[in-house]
Amino acid sequence: MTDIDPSRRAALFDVLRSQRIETPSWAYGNSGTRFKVFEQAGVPRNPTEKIEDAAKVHEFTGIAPSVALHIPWDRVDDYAALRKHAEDAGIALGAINPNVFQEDDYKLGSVCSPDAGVRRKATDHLLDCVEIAGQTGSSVLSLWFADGLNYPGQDDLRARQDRLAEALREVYDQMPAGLRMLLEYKFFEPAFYATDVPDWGTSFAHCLELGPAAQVLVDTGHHAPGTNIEFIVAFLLRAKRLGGFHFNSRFYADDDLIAGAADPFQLFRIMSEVARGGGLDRETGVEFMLDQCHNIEPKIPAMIRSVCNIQEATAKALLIDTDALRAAQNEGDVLAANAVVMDAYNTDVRPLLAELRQDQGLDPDPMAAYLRSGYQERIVAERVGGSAAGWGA
Ligand code: PSV
Ligand code: MN
Ligand code: MN
Repeated sequence: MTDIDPSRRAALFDVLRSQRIETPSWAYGNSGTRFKVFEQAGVPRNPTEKIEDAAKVHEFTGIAPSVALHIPWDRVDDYAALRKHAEDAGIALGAINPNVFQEDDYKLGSVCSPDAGVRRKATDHLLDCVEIAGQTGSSVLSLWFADGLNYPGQDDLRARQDRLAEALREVYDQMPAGLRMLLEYKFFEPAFYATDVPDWGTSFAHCLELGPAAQVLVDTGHHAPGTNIEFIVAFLLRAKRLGGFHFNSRFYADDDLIAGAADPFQLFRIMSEVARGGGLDRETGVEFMLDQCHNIEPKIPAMIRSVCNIQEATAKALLIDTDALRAAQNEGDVLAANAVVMDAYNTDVRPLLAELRQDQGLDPDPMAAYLRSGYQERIVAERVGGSAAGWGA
């Protein structure tokens, strides 16, 4: 691989250096399964400590310069001060994720609830989050709704779509220029019979109705097994409605495991479509965010691994010889076309990425550098009584 020609290598490095991967504040706190939240030593006790951990991931990888917040898990009195704290630590505050799923009032849904008072409360929280985004300097409002039904007949499927559209419209109309609404979908859970935003088509349709600042958020763990996620990515990029990703891995459900752990080939195929559709150009605004929970593994190293896995998949995607691929496709040479793609996938890009990091003044091995840094030992000693991320709290 290292025999790649110098001008191609420089272009590749430019793209890789400009990639930005956002880590989620909730991945640094304690988390668990629906059966148990597991406690780890040294986890953050408050939003500022979560930010400090996120800043470490950036320090060692060089490409994770922002952290997403979840409100109210990361609620503070002074968001300007939190923003300053992040900037002093070397990162920015990223997407604001409202939480309209963890209160008794939301048992039958939030913005889709049959109860007008509950809908008002949920919409008001989304509007608060628009305000907060202004104070944190965030340009993304990420919406995920746990709304849905467990039983046929429980509520009117169509009326719920009307209520969803009404709430989204109210929020969209209050958004200042520069703020984007990313609407996430999920095919099941916590409801099992019907989900109000179950798939990319539903999200896409609502976004189209709202306007150009509404885009689809693709969480890689939110699809039925076997779903061709890269097709969704290609389609949405073509339609200019791919807002971004929540990367994670799944074996069975919404597992929230380390990106690239379960299916590195899928991650490569997704990144290939991102590259093909121009999604790596900063102007397209595609957000590369992680949405993971590290229940049994140490959290900061898990985030470093995740960021590096995405970077590796991106590098491999960029190595696809697009001229050779196009020629094979035009000739209808199925085997040659597939071979071009597989050649890129089968390339070991780790030496190349080590060189890239050295060029950036970073340690070529972010994981080893973090483990040597003494940070983990320090937080374990200093932080007593770390808190849950919010899940099961
Ligand atoms: C729940 O499925 C979820 O994992 C969604 O993916 C959200 O993005 C995330 O929680 C944070 O609210
Ligand atoms: Mn998500
Ligand atoms: Mn999820």
